[in-house]
Amino acid sequence: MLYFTSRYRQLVFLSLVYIGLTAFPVFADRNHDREQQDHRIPALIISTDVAIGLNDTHGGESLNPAVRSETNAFSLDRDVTPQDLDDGLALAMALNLDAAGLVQVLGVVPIAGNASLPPEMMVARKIMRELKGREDIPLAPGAAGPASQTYHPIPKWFDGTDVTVAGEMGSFVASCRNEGVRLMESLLLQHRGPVTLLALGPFTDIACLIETAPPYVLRRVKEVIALASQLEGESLTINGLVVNDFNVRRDPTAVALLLASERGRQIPIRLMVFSLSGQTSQKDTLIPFDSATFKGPQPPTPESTHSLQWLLAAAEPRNEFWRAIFGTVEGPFDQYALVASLENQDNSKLFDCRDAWAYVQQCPQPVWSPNTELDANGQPVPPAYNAPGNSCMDHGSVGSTPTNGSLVGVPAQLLVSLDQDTGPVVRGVTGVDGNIPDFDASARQVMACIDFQGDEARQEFLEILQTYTW
Ligand SMILES: [Ca+2]
Repeated sequence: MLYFTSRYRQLVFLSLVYIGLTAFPVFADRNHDREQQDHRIPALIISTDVAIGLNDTHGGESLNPAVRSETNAFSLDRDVTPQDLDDGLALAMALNLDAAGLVQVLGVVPIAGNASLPPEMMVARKIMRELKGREDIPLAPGAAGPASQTYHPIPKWFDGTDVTVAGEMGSFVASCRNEGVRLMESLLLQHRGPVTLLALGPFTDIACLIETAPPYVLRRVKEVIALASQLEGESLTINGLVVNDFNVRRDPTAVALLLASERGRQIPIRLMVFSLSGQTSQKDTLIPFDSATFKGPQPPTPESTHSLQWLLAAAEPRNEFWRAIFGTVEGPFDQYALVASLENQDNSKLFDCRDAWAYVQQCPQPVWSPNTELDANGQPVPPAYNAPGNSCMDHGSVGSTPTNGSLVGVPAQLLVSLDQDTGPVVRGVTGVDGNIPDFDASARQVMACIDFQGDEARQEFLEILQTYTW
């Protein structure tokens, strides 16, 4: 046993007092600095169906029994194709912006969408951990499938009543919390400033966060910025060929849940509309991801060269796939949402963003719906999704406008009205296939970015992409 002399105890005591007095202001300063930084630099949590370099089915597609062609022929879920590159480019760009001190990437949550979730996790790991060496940024898997099945009859109890999807007692809140959603919640709690949620894939995890996190956590959310939506009456075409709004198509129920959420009413939503984001995929205004357009930082480093070369090689099969359908390679999409989150850019000079009202328009039910009228031979009358005069833009246009057939996979659309719209948040026949619940809510007020502010702004957007995409 040791006994300290009283003199020694006095010295220790005085030293501790001295250390305490000097250290405390240091800690206080550090806390203050961190708090300042947390407020100064935009902080992002990225929800992404990152799939660059993958050959896979669309994530969750196997939850559908089959996809119907325009002639109602079955197409089974066995089409393995090169999946989208744009999330991969957005993720690499976000990490480069983080390294440059222009954003803070707090965490990344992959979600089934372009591809299935397990391989998407591998892509995120490849980009974050290997290409960018960011072991420090948390990564966790989000939703493996949509909020509810689409193109299925609604699940029912034995007594014939519906299994409710929405609300505190509904099946979504009961089932949606996963490791990714819990990560988002803890990051919001830890961070000392406002946080932007980037929705680069289906809305499932963000809708779950908003429906389940405590209100004091949700107050940290500055904004949701999503790559989705089309203007009312706007046809989605790329080089004259009709396409679909993929993030909405993958989980229309989650879109409706987010727009209708009472808990999320105070959270601003900014939509990057196809009238803007589709521009740089059209042949005359294309921004192709190729080595002639994207050269990486100058002078290059071994790391930047490795990263850019990998992204270019991984994008190649997808670009060829796209070219075979649309005649050109695909332009950027998800990067619009990322650029919109930058505060060193004056977004009002870059994008034309306006007050708008968003709602979900359900499309005609699929041919196997019990509500679909059949003729004496059991054939649907009329063909369901492409019935003439139906409520979904581009559906029903087969024969006059070429499509790539993907509209058969579209149960609903996310529409944006630039005029005040007090109609319901979900329109069309609710409660049948697609399982989109009916809500006692009207169209959600949002900010809709619908165009560039001009040619100079378009050029500036290109330069931002060229500087940070590698
Ligand atoms: Ca995406």
